[in-house]
Amino acid sequence: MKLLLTAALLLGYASASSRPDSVPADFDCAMRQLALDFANTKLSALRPSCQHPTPATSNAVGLVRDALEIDAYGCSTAPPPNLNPPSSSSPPPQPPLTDPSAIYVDSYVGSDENSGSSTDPMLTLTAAVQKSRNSNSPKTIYLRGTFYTKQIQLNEEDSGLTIMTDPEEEEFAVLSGGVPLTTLQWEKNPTPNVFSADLSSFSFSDVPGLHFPSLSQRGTVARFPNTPNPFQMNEEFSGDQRIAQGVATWLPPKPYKETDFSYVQIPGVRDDTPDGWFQDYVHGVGGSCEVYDPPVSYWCSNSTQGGGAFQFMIPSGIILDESFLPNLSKYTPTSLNQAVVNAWHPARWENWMFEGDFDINSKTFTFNKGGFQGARGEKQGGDWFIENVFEELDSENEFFYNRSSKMLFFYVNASFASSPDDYGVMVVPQEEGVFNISGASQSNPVKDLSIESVTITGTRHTYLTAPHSVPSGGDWALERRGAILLENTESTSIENVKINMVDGHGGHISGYNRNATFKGNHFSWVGGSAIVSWGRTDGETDEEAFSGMGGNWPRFNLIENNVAREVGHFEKQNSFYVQAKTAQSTIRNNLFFNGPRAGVNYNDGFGGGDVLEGNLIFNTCRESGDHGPFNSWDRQPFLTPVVDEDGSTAMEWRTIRSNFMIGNYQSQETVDNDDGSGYYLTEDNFLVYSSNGLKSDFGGHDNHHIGNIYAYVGSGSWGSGSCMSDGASQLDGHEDLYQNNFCVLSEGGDYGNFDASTAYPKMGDNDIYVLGEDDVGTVGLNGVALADFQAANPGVDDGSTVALLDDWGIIINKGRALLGL
Ligand SMILES: *[C@@H]1O[C@H](CO)[C@@H](O)[C@H](O)[C@H]1NC(C)=O
Ligand SMILES: *[C@@H]1O[C@H](CO)[C@@H](O)[C@H](O)[C@H]1NC(C)=O
Ligand SMILES: *[C@@H]1O[C@H](CO)[C@@H](O)[C@H](O)[C@H]1NC(C)=O
Ligand SMILES: *[C@@H]1O[C@H](CO)[C@@H](O)[C@H](O)[C@H]1NC(C)=O
Ligand SMILES: *[C@@H]1O[C@H](CO)[C@@H](O)[C@H](O)[C@H]1NC(C)=O
Ligand SMILES: CC(=O)N[C@H]1CO[C@H](CO)[C@@H](O)[C@@H]1O
Repeated sequence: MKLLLTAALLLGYASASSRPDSVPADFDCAMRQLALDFANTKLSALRPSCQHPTPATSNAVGLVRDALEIDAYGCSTAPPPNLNPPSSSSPPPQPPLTDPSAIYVDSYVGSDENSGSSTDPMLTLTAAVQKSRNSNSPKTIYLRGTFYTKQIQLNEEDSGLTIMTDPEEEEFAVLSGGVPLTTLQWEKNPTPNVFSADLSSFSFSDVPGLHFPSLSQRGTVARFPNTPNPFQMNEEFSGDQRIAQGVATWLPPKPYKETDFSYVQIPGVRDDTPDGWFQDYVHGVGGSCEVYDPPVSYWCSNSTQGGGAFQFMIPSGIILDESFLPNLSKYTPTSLNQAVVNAWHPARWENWMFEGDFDINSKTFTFNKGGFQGARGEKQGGDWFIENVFEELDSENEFFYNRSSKMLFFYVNASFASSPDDYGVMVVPQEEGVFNISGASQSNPVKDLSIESVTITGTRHTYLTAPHSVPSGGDWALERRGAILLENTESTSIENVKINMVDGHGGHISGYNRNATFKGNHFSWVGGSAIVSWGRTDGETDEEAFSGMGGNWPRFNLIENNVAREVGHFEKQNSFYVQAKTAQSTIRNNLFFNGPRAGVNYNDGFGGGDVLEGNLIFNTCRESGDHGPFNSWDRQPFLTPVVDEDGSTAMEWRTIRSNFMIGNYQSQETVDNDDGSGYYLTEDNFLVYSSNGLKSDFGGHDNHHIGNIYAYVGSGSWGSGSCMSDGASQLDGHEDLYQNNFCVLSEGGDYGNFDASTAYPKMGDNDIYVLGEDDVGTVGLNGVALADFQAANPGVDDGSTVALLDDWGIIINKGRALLGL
């Protein structure tokens, strides 16, 4: 297994694209059409139950078609359909007449002195919320217009409240956490295309981003190398400009002594992983983990295990040189006062942002903050760029804000703008969130609150400013922030909301939550993840960190019918949905596409009982690899009441069912069950491309794949793989299972690999198809042709067959039937 991974690391990333070279173009086209049909069935079911007539996802069919590249690949002779078709055969719900009990808020004509009736609306949502708290009538607030607002705090007093756009309005009301730069006086600078403006009349102290809402674009912080992509987001692995990993000298990690760390180890609480993998609860406190708040992580313990495991460390600085930083001679001693070095982890497992101190004589930039945006460490950075440097302001749409002089500099795109005014009103994202919905406590939560049919935008990035910590034993580090933050809530729902151009996370379900619902929302251009769900255990740095018995975590999340796309713009270790210390969630019928890393991530095995079903997930791992549309880890056991209300470290089985996943770009697997993952039932999915089918490694177990279709396994950028890639040794009673699957192998070789040193994984009745006539007689298990293997090992893989695929149409037909299309 290790050999396989090392080889893949060297080979990986080379030829990745949205369509593997080796697959028949006609199959690829038919598969994309099928994905579009699948998306259509999900969208037509997507009738928001709320009262507003406009679905947040109304243009999604065209977006899915575009992301599937049906026209770009010439897959359709039919002209692209109307991109805004009526979204459903059922008539849209009728807006109600004016609601006399509602409080109306209007950003254009309102006043907080007004009564709040439809004809006498209030001006601010904050004042309307206050008014609704003091009234006994049913609580509804109707919004009209565009609101630039401070974060809106809602609490248990707002239980039962609904906030939504006035149903009589066509357009959603906009709630922005940004500050519009109205009445700016731009001056032309001597440098061509550069303009500057004095922002000292604004109360903010930084310009962490710059949005151009009328162009639906973001500006780029002045950087080197420049990015050709105004969104600073890659569609291809190498599409962004970066300085190669090897050319700079990275300063080594700070030395730590063992006494700088303390460890918590609760031994032997789990007995289901073979070879002693992940049996103990462990974490370390202090030392290199001081970058986190709280300073604790599995990766700071003295006994980390799994792929590439060692104690967390990060480089402490970088020595700059003109050979790779051509403008360095223009830098002054203060040039890098606001600079950020943005570096990938060398294996692209996360990206780090660092601030630092610059010594111009030694050209050394010593990091003093950052490196906490992921949980995995290294001695040096990977490929990187430097940003927020005035001397690098030399490219279209770049900006630089000097915090001490309060001057904003902007480089216009002269092909369409003669001055920055041509960009429309620019907005500076300022607030970390638009809604903070937080009850007083677990026993005094917010209940039945609902946000519907609004647009949320303009929140700032929090990748350097907010404390990060490591949520559990996966590879992630996160900040408890989001455009919509929920904590201590019950039955709170976010429905039919557009979450667009938010620079941090979209939704964040943090700590105690029951039955939080995100339904029919449309997330796009998100700096972090679309939705994060992250619970709390009963302690943080002590032994109580092992226990979830206090119930302070999300349970019964319902994430349904959402569209999430273009996520992880800034922090790359981000997904459409990630959960840690969360159990029994349902992620159903969503359309997820265009992301830098895994599509959906389960960071641990806390409690379990989650269902991932009916989703379309594709174009993931566009900027990274070693994952795919789905990824999981389970390196830390936790005590929870899910399986046994008196407490158990066992986990309820998780189900991954009836999904359509395309493992294109750098996907290693479509369903990547990584280190220690167990109790996964993956059934009846249509899984296309990538290098392997089932994956189980580093203590993986109880991983069951049944009734799936895998199309062209081994076609991925990680090289030829197998239908069942099982590097984990098997423990009696906890074997992996591969049964009744239909798998098309791109290349000959093994259809299954496994470690048979202790026990065999369970197998049988698999229909394996190969592309070469010669492969029929040779493809098998662990290097032995299937017929020979079956003869020598009766009962191990009975009923499985290898045959020649003479028509790829059978894959499409089977897929159509499996997905009920
Ligand atoms: C880690 O440290 C703890 C506490 O000092 C100790 O009990 C444990 O044996 C150590 N584990 C390893 C694997 O060294
Ligand atoms: C900000 O402007 C001042 C005055 O022009 C200059 O001395 C300083 O170097 C600038 N800071 C940065 C970080 O560029
Ligand atoms: C500059 O404007 C032109 C014309 O609108 C456009 O084609 C180009 O992509 C823009 N460049 C950037 C970096 O946005
Ligand atoms: C959200 O609100 C709660 C309750 O007022 C507060 O404790 C918490 O710090 C807030 N979180 C953020 C990120 O603003
Ligand atoms: C929360 O969800 C669970 C599981 O679906 C369900 O049994 C329970 O009734 C729900 N509770 C509420 C208050 O909706
Ligand atoms: C602002 C500035 O001088 N930028 C220069 C940085 O280096 C590149 C590569 O030599 C030049 O093209 C830029 O003009």
